[in-house]
Amino acid sequence: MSDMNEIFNPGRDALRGIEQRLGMSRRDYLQFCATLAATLGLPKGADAAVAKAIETAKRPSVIWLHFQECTGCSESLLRAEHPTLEKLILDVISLDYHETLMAAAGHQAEAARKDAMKANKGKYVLVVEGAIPVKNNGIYCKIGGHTAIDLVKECAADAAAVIAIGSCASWGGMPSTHPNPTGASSVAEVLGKPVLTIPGCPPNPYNFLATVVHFLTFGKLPDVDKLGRPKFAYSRLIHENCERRAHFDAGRFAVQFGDEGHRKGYCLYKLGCKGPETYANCPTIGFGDVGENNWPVGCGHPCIGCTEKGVGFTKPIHQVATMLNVTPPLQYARIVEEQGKGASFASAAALTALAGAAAGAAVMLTRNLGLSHAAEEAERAKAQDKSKDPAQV
Ligand code: FSX
Ligand code: SF4
Ligand code: F3S
Repeated sequence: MSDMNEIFNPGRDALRGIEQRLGMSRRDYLQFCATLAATLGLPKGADAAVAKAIETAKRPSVIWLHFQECTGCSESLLRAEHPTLEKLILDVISLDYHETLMAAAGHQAEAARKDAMKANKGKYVLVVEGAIPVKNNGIYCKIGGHTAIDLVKECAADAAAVIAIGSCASWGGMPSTHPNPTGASSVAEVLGKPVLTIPGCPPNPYNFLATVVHFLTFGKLPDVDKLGRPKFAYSRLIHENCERRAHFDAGRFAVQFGDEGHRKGYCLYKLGCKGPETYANCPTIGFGDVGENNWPVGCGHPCIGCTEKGVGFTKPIHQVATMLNVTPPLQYARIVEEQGKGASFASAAALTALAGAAAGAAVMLTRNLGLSHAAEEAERAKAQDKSKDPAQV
């Protein structure tokens, strides 16, 4: 009992070390832990457990391999600004091997990897960034004379957990797109067993940090879906949490980059946004730790479905998305012609039923009735005409 108390109520003394270590106030630190706990979907009180684990648990040794990729995953991890996420990450883990970040090169680097593997046998976390080329016995990616295939197998053998970071490592990503000349494959395919995946091109560093913190706090990786993705981050469609969703439901779309709808922040569905068929938490946590709306759709670009195999880098950007759980109504009932009256719930329901839409779409439609972009344009044109016509004044 006292242990539980201690875990859920770490005292000021327990956190003094972390204040000094991270150079952030106790308050900021606890706030950060609360955010992480919320990202993980943990119950009330778990923020203190997270704080305690970060403060006291031994930093897990991490061996980070790079294969076929652009290093955007590492870049995204290091480009967070406030409160220096990369500092926290590098404090929470002991990054013992990372080709782009380590000072060592050549034989020294190889020795560092071997030493870390030996010293932390069965306990280290293996993070793999990039796809693994398997064509022609893997000759398209060699490091220190070893193929990526051999390296990943060697390092995974004694790892406590394997994390595939980024879409390349998770499902092949960009290098695996047709015609896939090198046979770029995922980590799970090469190892022949499931691994935890954090897809995204690049993935969100918070999802990596939260996964590692879960490992630290509970001694195991978080629950995953059938594709190995942590459920806390990938269980919702982007379309479900998008800030432009009300525009979608009301039928207000940007139809061209830079048009009035685009400038007004309307829905990007007609510009090919793949949010309706992409599972990720981009709209809820944003990127780069620089504040709200810092994610593709928030910046005015349609989601390309970078987390999703078969969508990102496969479907053309201009192609409209497949609606996975809400079919758009065939037409946007009465929004245009009957301004002020709107569709009755029954008529909207009938229309959406005709379109084969989910019942929820009908509710959303009736709730979010408003002028469509085209209707607004028509209204404006009418108003302008009136102001030009002296007979109407
Ligand atoms: Fe792939 Fe990460 Fe995209 Fe790049 O390295 S997921 S190409 S952001 O760097 O692996
Ligand atoms: Fe947001 Fe894209 Fe869905 Fe529109 S289609 S609401 S922009 S996720
Ligand atoms: Fe990728 Fe779409 Fe998120 S393009 S970063 S999954 S908004």
